[in-house]
Amino acid sequence: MRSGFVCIAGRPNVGKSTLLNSLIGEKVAITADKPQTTRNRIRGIYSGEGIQVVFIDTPGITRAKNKLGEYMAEAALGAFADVDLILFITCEKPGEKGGDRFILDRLAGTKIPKIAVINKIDTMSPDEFRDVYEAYEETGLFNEVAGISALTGHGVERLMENISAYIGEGPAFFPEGMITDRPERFLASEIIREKALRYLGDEVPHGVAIEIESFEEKPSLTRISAVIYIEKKSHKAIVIGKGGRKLKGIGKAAREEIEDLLGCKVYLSLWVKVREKWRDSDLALASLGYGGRD
Ligand SMILES: Nc1nc2c(ncn2[C@@H]2O[C@H](COP(=O)(O)OP(=O)(O)OP(=O)(O)O)[C@@H](O)[C@H]2O)c(=O)[nH]1
Ligand SMILES: [Mg+2]
Repeated sequence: MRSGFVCIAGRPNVGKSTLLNSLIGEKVAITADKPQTTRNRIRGIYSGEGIQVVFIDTPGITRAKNKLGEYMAEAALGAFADVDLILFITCEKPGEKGGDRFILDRLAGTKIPKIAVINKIDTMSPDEFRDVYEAYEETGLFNEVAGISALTGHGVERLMENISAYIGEGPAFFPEGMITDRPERFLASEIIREKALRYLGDEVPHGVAIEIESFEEKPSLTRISAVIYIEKKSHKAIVIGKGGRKLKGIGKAAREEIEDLLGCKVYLSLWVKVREKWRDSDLALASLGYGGRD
């Protein structure tokens, strides 16, 4: 048996969580076309013939603007320790974005094997891809460079084969069939946050947090009550929408996906509450699941 840990890191919005889901073959992490979607370390477990790989999806690395940002940066950078391999996900040439340079410096300081994974190649011309590919080879920082589209799945199977080569002997850490160590309650709150991110414009998302107030499982029905926290009073009307339409849309989309996850009917009630500056309050962060060690 072989087993190991692989960290997925990079700037926000480059497709780390999409890649995690593609590698596992199921949705473990939420994704959105907005930076800083992932806020915690999310472990996704790949079990194959004689091999188990635990992938750790991390928040996009960027300059922290508040305590939530500090927690996210620690969740990401701290995940480099004790892994067998780091996948650095990118969509551009090295150093094209300041944030990349910061991460590359950190990567240069570790001896852990690394693969530079160029994602979103479905949006690049062959020439563009070759330029980016060669630029990463030239850094001399990476054991290999790969090109994939996490969205279409192009190149992901081959990447998995390449990853396996870095995994040594070890026991299975999780039972077969388990795809994440996060509990259903956490997954449900993330699904609600994903729907909120997708339904809301750019002004609100960063200040959104979800708290599951109750989660009652009965054989045929699960009752979930959750609060969508926002930072500003003025955002409340935006989240609720005209005649409550936006909130209803978020609730319906979330409920359907949670029903798929749990395999039973779900009754979901959503409330919108204002909690000013929660992203800078240790107490609020801890109660919303962004405190302590991951
Ligand atoms: N065209 C294209 N879009 C992609 C690809 N992979 C991811 N995306 C899109 O890029 C956006 C960001 O994807 P995520 O997986 O949430 O990115 P992330 O790196 O996890 O982002 P953070 O959690 O915010 O750091 C989403 O809209 C994805 O659908 C890809 O291969 N091609
Ligand atoms: Mg993510």
